[in-house]
Amino acid sequence: MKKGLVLLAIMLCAAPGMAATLTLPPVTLDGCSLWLTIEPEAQMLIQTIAGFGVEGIPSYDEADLENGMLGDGIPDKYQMALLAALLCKGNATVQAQFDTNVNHYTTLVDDLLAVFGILLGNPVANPPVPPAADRLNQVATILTPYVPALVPQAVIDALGSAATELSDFVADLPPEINGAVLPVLGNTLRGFKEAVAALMGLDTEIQASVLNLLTSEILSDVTEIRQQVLDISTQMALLTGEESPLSTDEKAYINALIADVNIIVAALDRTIALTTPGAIPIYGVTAGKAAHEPFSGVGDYDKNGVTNLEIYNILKAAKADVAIEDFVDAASNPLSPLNPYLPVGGLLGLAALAGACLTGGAFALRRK
Ligand SMILES: [Ca+2]
Ligand SMILES: [Ca+2]
Repeated sequence: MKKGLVLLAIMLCAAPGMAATLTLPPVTLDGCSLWLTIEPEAQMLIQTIAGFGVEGIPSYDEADLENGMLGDGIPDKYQMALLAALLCKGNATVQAQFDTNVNHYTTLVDDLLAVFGILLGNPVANPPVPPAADRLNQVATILTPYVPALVPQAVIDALGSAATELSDFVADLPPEINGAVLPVLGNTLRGFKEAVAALMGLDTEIQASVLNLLTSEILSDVTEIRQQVLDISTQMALLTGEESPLSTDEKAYINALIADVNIIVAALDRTIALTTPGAIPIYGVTAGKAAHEPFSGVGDYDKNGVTNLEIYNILKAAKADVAIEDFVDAASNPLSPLNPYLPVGGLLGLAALAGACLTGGAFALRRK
């Protein structure tokens, strides 16, 4: 390959990917306290998800959640460790991305607890709050004397069927999840915030898996009920106006339920907004979907032409049980003795790099 061609090849290679990914420094896990937080959280998280009966959950050591749990070839603990090591070293952009994702997760847990507290009822509150299905039935009882002069029979029927759907939804939940345990569950979930935030932003493919777990396992049923409950809430609001013949207590009962419905709708809307592309930052990526997200298998953290997955596989071939510290060092530091490729030098090296980049570029193009 002629020198001009090599330069052209490198320019072609650098233009699309590098514009959107940060250049990141060599890092090490030595003395990284964040990893001592994330690793036990991640272990407990996997155990807890499996404990709730979600099928197909692998062990912590094998968890590779990209692409609908098919993985990207690197067990996620290695990728999380690489991220933790970078955050320990300090990087303002990635730290801000991590903080954003911690906030997203914390809001999500708060919303989840609020929604489930309304659906399941809160028996430990003073006074106790009945489950939403019971409250809908109670509203139907309040309104029934006013059929048909004030309230159409269809409204009573809709309240009844919404109550039945909510009862069915609650009956399908694991028995461990009930109103009485929600405060404990909330504390448990908040205790995973660093591990979940780390996972959420490792790469686009793992983010899709995490969101899919969330939306298909938990939210899809509730989202179906959302519009129905919102419609009933709108109808109920019409019945509690100044002209309403309902008693003050009856109006207050209905208005309290309307307020809780609005909490559910707002929480669902916030959660659905998280599924908008770009809402959850990908670490080390500043714009859009990068072909080589720095913490992904196809990514190249240190931009030395050798992908993170290639590094992992080389280490694994040498020793089946790859030490996490070794992966972090080899993937992030092109000068590490563990890194099997010396820095590229000379024309031959440039040609090799350009060839690798072009191959990678063609691969990325085909994937789209
Ligand atoms: Ca992975
Ligand atoms: Ca590399």
